[in-house]
Amino acid sequence: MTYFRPIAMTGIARPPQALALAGGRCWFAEVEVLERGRPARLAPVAEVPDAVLARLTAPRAPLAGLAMDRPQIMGILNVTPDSFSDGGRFLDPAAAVAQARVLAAEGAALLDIGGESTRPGAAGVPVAEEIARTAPVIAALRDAGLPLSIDTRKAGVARAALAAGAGMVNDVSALTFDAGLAGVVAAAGVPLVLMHAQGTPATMQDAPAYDDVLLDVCDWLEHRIAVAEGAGIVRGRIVVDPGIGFGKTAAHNLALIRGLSLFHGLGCPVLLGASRKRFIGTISGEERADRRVAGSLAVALAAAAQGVQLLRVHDVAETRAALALWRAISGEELT
Ligand code: HH2
Repeated sequence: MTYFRPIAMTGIARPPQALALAGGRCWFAEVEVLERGRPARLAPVAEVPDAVLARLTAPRAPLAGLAMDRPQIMGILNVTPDSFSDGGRFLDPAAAVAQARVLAAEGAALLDIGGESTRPGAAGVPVAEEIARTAPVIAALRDAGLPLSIDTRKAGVARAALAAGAGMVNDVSALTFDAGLAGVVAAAGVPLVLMHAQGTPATMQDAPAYDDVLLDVCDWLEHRIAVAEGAGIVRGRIVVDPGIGFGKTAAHNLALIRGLSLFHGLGCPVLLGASRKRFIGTISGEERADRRVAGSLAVALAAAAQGVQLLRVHDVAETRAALALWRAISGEELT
């Protein structure tokens, strides 16, 4: 099988044959042609089959009311005692709601609210406990003026969150954990994030292995999209995510970030969640997760430059500022 990865560009003179990447501000006139076991080569867009080009270029429908022609910031709100970078800080509902309002004021376009840590080695949380953590916070924020996503693998938690006012579901298991989740999402007609993971949080970092991590993750996501579609979830409401840190070594994470634009070929908006993760600490030499903002920004900008539409981050104000500079340098009119 042959894969075509668009070489995303912004800011310089655009050649006449260039095409908009996913209807956004990045464009491409060349692709990297990838085949298993063969060296990559560059080719002009004229070599790309029409069906692949159609998926790479089609404008993405707005998601939960948000335009998908630019990178949008998804602020992270972990209502947990044990999340890897902010565990315990927002377990109290009042503290969680206050933090949500801070993230919204700082420039988050949407919020991702989770009640179960999925950090490596994390233990599962019972459904009732996860609902008790998340639903009241969502209910308190339903009029906050920005879409709310529930970060859960479980149908019961998603159902309660949607009833409380959430408008999107983020499933780090991509519908592999709870057979009931697809039906809940399909019935509600809300967007769904399908994230790649190898293994479960309890064991995923033991010995992750791939044939070719970029192509393996892409194939896997294509399969999960088909499963979601089969369950009645329309492709236009599906978001794909390579799952940084979920069953991946630092080298795997880097290969996925380097190759991110490949995922536009799946025809869905792309989400990246790299904020404060361990590989950023390893490479930047910062042991403390809450001090990994500089490395996190470097990754966010690399993702924006490859046309990623959703950036899931802890440090919203800093990401907003970095993106504003990136857009200005790319030549976007200042407003
Ligand atoms: N990462 C985490 C949780 N949910 N969802 C998506 N779609 N993509 C991700 O990369 C992702 C995610 C882990 O980060 P965090 O929520 O900060 O930590 P914890 O799982 O410890 O609560």
